[in-house]
Amino acid sequence: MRVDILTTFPEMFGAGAGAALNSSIPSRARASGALEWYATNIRDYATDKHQKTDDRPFGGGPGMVMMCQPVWDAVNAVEAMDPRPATRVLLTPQGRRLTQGIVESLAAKPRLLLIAGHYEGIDERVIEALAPMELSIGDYVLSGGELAAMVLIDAAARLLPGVLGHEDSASQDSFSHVPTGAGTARLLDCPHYTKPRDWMGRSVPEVLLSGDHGAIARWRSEQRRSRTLERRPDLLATLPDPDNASSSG
Ligand code: 9WO
Repeated sequence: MRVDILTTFPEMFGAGAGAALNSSIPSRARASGALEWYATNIRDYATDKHQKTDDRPFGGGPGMVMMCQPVWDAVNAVEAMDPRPATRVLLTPQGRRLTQGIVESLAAKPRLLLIAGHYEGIDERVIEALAPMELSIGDYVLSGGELAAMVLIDAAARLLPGVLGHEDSASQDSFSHVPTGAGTARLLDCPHYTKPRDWMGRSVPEVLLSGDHGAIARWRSEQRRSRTLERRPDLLATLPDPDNASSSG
């Protein structure tokens, strides 16, 4: 998969120490060839002599607004760099909330073009003209869309074929599909334990030491259900299966 990020802060995606995507799974995905990403500076497509990408808002008010032309030209130039069709995504608090289901659908695309706005926002007309999928990673305001773009890249990278060492672990995480009496639900993860068996007076649940794989699987499944019910009942709310509320799992 090829991911392009259009930003006025391309250095956030660069090779510098601390760059979020240079650790762990995204960098592994890149090394394996499953993922490539390129950050393009929208400023490179500004036509004005000062390479201006923003201007004052019509109607007044604080801050600056990203101008249509540099964004439009950057999108068209970057899309022309590769013949595969790009799925355009704008990261914005006004977007649809990102879910694991959306991540899965985007991870299956050959190419993503992520637009990270800055300043107070982007001129609405270029958003209308580009018609990107608008996505939000949560109900808070960042200083720009870049960190949200990295969140999306990270979440998609770990779903690419061959990226995770243990092919099972993606499907056993929080938010992966879990079969229920009536279809599938997305449940939270169960708790995890490792050595030592006793730590500061706290022991590991006995069943995990039993060697009884069936009992362990049932315990984990029940933990997922009870934790989801307790912490995120909204995840179960859409399920038709009334037995999801039971603790007899
Ligand atoms: C600023 C602002 C101030 C008061 C009330 C609402 C407000 N919205 C914004 C705003 O959207 N600022 C943006 C900064 C402009 C474009 C990019 N920026 C951004 C993207 N901030 N946060 C995101 C973002 C993206 C995806 N998911 C969560 C947040």
